[in-house]
Amino acid sequence: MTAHIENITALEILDSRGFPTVRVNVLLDNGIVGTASIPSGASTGENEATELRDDDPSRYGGKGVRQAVENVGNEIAAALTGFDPIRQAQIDRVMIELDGTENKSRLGANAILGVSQAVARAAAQSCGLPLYAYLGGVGARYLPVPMMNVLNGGKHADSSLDFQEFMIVPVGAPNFSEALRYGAETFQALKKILHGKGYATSVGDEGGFAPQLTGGNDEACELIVAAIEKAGYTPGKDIAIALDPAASSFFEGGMYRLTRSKQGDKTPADMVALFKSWVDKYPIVSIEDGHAETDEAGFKAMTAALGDRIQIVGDDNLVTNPKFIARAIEEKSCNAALIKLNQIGTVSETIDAIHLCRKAGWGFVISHRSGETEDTFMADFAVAMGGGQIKTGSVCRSERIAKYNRLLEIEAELGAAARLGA
Ligand code: 2PG
Ligand code: MG
Repeated sequence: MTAHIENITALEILDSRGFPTVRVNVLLDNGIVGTASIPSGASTGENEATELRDDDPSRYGGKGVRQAVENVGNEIAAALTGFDPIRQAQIDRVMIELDGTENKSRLGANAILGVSQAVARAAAQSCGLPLYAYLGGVGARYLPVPMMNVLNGGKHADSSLDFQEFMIVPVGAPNFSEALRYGAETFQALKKILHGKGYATSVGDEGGFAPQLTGGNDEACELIVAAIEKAGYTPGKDIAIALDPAASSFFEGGMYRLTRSKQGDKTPADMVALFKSWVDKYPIVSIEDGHAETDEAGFKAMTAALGDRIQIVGDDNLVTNPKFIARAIEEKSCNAALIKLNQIGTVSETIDAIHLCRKAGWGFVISHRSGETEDTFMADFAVAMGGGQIKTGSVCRSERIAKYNRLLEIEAELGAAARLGA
């Protein structure tokens, strides 16, 4: 049954930080409506596609998105009316050309991605398929391994941690629901340990705890190892650690400034040495953005030193952009990419980025943003892309849990056919 886009509308809604963001509805002529809400980052890469903001200081401190909403309802709707929604790549191409800029700054990546994702949803519903099956086909039965961010620092929390994310990865879990249980139990064990030591158990933007640890970044790793054991698991065997220092956020004048933890200023080579000592000491399997996006030499040194032992993930330096990923493959500056739909701005370009990773034998991690909504598109998208890994925050805060719960639903729907990991 063919269907056609009849109308596209958008609405200014709020994200999990209380900042405005875009929600899009794509209405088909068979009555089906596909909806998508767009997230927003805090530690953004310089080359990300543009999130269009109104810059009107009288509303939301300039963060309103009325212009992006208008662009969806006017220009984009006019250009896409009549299209069959299964023509995803063609629809994305029309929007890229209509925008006409390198970084989607005229219409806004928040407007364009909202439409791109809502079109995919409408098409899936129109075909009578769940989104993961529509986007991934009959082979879509691999659930992603979750990386759960249990301690928040950097731009995501006013804790004592310079590093943004300390995550737990249930590497020994047999399936997705068990992986989530391992993570949730460890999160609760960590809460008890923090409480017992007199530390605050309030949480940051991604639902991880945000304490004022006296022992800084090192103590964070030690507490996580203790929590894994307290929950009854073996560190490294059942549950490992992944980090996202988001190092661009504390890189100044060529030095990494670990001011919050009072660990002083470090050169790029010092950072490699620090991470190496941590990989020797703690069960770390993955480090993302261990160097700043402008420090390509640091990334390369890191990959040369540790790339055969752990996953070196590029986020701010790659921004889900096939152009930057291709260069990093060439330069051997990482061996995996973080994948955020809103860094590049369309579903089909995100799929291109993942193709490139696969071709190079790289890992990939489908990721949320620190400002999220209840939208669960990324959960279906991860399954459609063949599993891999997903990072969507701690086991706390409904905008994070919504993604995990959607993955539980997908796993239940797949039944015995479901598998964990790529
Ligand atoms: C990151 C992300 C998500 P933000 O750095 O990987 O955790 O943070 O959305 O703030 O860029
Ligand atoms: Mg990151």
